[in-house]
Amino acid sequence: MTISIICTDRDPKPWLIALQACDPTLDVQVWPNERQKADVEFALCWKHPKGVLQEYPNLRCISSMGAGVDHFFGDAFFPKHLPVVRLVDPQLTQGMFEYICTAVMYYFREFDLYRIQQRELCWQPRLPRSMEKMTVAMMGLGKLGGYSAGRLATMGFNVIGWSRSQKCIPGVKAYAGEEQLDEFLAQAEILICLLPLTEKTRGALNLQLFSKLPNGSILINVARGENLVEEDLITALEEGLLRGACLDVFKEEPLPEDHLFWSHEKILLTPHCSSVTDPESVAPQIVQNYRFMQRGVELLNQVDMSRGY
Ligand code: NDP
Ligand code: OXD
Repeated sequence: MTISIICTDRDPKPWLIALQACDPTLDVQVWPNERQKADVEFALCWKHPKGVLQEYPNLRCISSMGAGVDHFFGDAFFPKHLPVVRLVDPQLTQGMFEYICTAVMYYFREFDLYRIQQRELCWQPRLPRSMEKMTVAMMGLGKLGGYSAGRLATMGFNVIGWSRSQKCIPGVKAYAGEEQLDEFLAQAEILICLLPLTEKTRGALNLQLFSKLPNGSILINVARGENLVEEDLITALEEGLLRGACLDVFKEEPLPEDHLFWSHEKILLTPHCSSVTDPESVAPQIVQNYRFMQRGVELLNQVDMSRGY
């Protein structure tokens, strides 16, 4: 029985090595060169070519190679009857917090404004605000957002969060559902998006939403590029609704060379690296899920594909 690594846009080799190191008895192969497609029971996927999963008649479980599962959408031939699992990993969670913390501190201490002053040879100290007076707002209070929100609160920021269902995170004032969204947004001086990409959250970061934020807020998007309406961000920055944006994810990745974001002075961008999955760190949970699947035991981190995350 075989685990197949089916990915584009990611090097399968470190995953193969990590899985084999974790359990040398495993038969792990790499798409498209598996010896027998019929032997494959477990598929570990990232941006699989559409339709390819149909080639495995005995597939029993599909695992994402990341936290997100949106890369499974849009495949009309996706085997909807099979369980889908994703990765939840302390290292990934910590890495995301480190990135968010860096970005929040950058804007909190106004390094973006000092960069402009430096270019203009302007020696003008700005009075720092206190952390508890700065409201940092987290959209999405799941594994990643919930953890980062809690850590930011421990650092001293006034942290609020928004999710679908009500959450209870020490130090974080939690809002839930569409009815509480406007109240949440009205306080968000630094808005961080860690929502999964679903039909409900696609394009959620748009001009209408930006106009509900306090004037001159900051956007940090570490979720997915499609959560953001790119033209609306440009308008919001140009009209001063937003002071700046830090973006790690984009509609098209790598970001095309002629994209406006590259040279926009109010945009700080990074190449989808806010948190990177380490195959060694996640191999044990993949192997565990493979074993659970074989034993018919409840899987770890199973995704509700009907709700999209
Ligand atoms: P989770 O599934 O654990 O959390 C998702 C959160 O979003 C939950 O709190 C959920 O609410 C909330 N949510 C979902 N839909 C809605 C909605 N319609 N309205 C309000 N809240 C909603 O996901 P993770 O925290 O593990 O990951 C979040 C995303 O981060 C991933 O899907 C991925 O796209 C992105 N990511 C980006 C990385 C990068 O390198 N840039 C790395 C890893 C992940 P509730 O709790 O009520 O269900
Ligand atoms: C993920 C990602 O979803 O890397 O894990 O974006």
